[in-house]
Amino acid sequence: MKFIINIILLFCIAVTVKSEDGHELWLRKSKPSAVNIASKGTSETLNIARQELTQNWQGEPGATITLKIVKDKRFKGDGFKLETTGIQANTELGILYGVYEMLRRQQTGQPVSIVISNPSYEHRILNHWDNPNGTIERGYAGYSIFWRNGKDSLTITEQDKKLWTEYARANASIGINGTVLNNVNASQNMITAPYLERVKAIADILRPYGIKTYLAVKFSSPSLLGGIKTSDPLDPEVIQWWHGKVGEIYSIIPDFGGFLVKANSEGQPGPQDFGRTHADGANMLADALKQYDGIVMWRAFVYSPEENDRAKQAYLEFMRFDGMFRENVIIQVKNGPVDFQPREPFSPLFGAMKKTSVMAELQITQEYLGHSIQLVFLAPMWEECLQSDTYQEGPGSTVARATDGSIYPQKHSAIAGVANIGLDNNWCGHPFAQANWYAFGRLAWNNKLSSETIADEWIRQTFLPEDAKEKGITSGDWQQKFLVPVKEMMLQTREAAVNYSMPLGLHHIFAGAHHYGPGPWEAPRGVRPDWTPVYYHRADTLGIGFDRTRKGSDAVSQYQEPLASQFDDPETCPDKYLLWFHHLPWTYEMKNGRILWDELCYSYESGVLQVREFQKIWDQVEPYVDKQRFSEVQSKLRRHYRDARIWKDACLLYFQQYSKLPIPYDIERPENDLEDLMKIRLGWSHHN
Ligand code: GCV
Repeated sequence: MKFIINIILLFCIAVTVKSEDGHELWLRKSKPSAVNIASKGTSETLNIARQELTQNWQGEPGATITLKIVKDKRFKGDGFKLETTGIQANTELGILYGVYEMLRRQQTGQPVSIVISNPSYEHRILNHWDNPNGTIERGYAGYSIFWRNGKDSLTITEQDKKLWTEYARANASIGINGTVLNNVNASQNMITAPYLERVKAIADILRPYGIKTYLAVKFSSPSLLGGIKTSDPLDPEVIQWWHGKVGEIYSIIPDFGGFLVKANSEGQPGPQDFGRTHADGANMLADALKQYDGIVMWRAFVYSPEENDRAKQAYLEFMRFDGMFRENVIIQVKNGPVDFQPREPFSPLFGAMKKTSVMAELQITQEYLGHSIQLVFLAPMWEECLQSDTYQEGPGSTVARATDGSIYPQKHSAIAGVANIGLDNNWCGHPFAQANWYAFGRLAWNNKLSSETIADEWIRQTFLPEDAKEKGITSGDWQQKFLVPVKEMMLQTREAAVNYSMPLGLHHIFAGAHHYGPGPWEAPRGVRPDWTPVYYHRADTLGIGFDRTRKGSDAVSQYQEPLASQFDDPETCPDKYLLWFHHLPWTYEMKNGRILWDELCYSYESGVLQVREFQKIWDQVEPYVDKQRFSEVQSKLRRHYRDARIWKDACLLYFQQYSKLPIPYDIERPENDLEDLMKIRLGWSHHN
């Protein structure tokens, strides 16, 4: 009887959870209680702060909240102090951030206790890889929210303004304070008058929310736009051209943030085209921006096909310029030394560049982690990187501390995330991909937050039904039946993705440039070797993995001791990086006693089984989720599972040709033929 009642109850809950399309993100509306606000002054930012409080107050009805701008040395930048009765900050923005923190605590059921909250990084920036025609490089959530194709592409509509306001609000609510509006593979047109007018319109909308606008620039712009014969950074005419251009930009957007530059990388022009260095190029732009307090974020993502190991190249190129960059230059370094792979050790540049401002670039868009098809929560990956110890100034010199100003007196501290935002109704393509945008912002504000805390906050704000109590979902029930299992699932998803795609330190073994499905066999004639999977896994009859030991490419030596020695020896190298640093025989004995081949097989299998579990978890939470989001995630998980199996089959069958060993018999047998998988090139048709 009890069972039947439970079923009926669950059914009633399920049919009453209101359908949602995810557009409101983690800022879903709920009926507010009355609140009195005591605050002096009016400004757009303060008005937003007051409006947020009145429209979203979930605290004691009729409470009075005091917002006060003070002068307090304990607050850093836009940091703030939260008290039960109000918020204090040195800046208006600090007040706004305090308001969002207060509301978040109410929504997530945390007490509003006295706390001072300071941002870990001064600049917390999204990088949009959006092109002027509205397409997005590595974007999986529709077209750009900033740019579009066609005759009226630069006309600013009411719909544009509405969307940009929603975007600004979402970012401000998690502390993001900057955005680069266009692709690092930049079009020179972006800094021409018609585009700058649109940038101005965007900046006007983002400004009250504390978000500065930045642009990615093409290094050869002086030639392409100015008709100058060269774009040599030491050429006086070129220098003058950039000064003029920067002056023009600031006359239109007085609080413009600065430039992001991808130079001499993957075919982009740069100072080396003129026999100059990265320091020459970055400094020239920095000089032009200096009088306006603008910054240059100069990317260290450089590699060329000539060198023997791509993983070493950024370090080799940039270390020699440490201390030679202007104060308003920040070197932007991807978290891993190769690219944004599912797992990489941290880039050895972190902590090693001691006299230069260095910022981490993380990738929120899931280029290498399943696009918007697979459910992968990225906070654990970023936490792993930020908490990695570089040992550069002794134990505890984590990547987080080496970049946030705790260790080095760098002029600027910053962090960037490549956005996963597009015109899709739910902004990010996959309902759970919103959690990655959220996580980036929260970590940029506080780089010590755990993935678990972030997941917990996000789930509560994104999924707790507004009318939970009225509809019979007691909070304890919801927590136990929804929050706990979904959080547990999210926290496992990144490790699962590593397991079914590139376990044990394997990396970059995708089929083709779409970076979705497996292609360990790929080595097309004419393609540069470092763009092919065989370059990275190096499987042969003797074994598998990239030898980066002292006897190999010696990439290990770019790490500080004790890491260099630890990575150099397979006995002490963590299993998760084993094939990143070592080429080992198929029968190499792992720490757990298995041979390498078997361990590889079990890893792939465990990844697939994990996704199977995710499906079960999700199906069980059906009564607690609205129909639309439930079905969407359910259907995506089905595809996720199918594709995880394809990864396993493709990699095991391909590598087995070299290992010549059986797949352990307690593992599910492959169900696809290698020849078929090689023909399908999973993901190719969808994304290329
Ligand atoms: C914007 C990888 C991606 C490219 C990207 C590049 C970069 O190679 O595949 O799409 O280009 O990184 O970060 O510059």
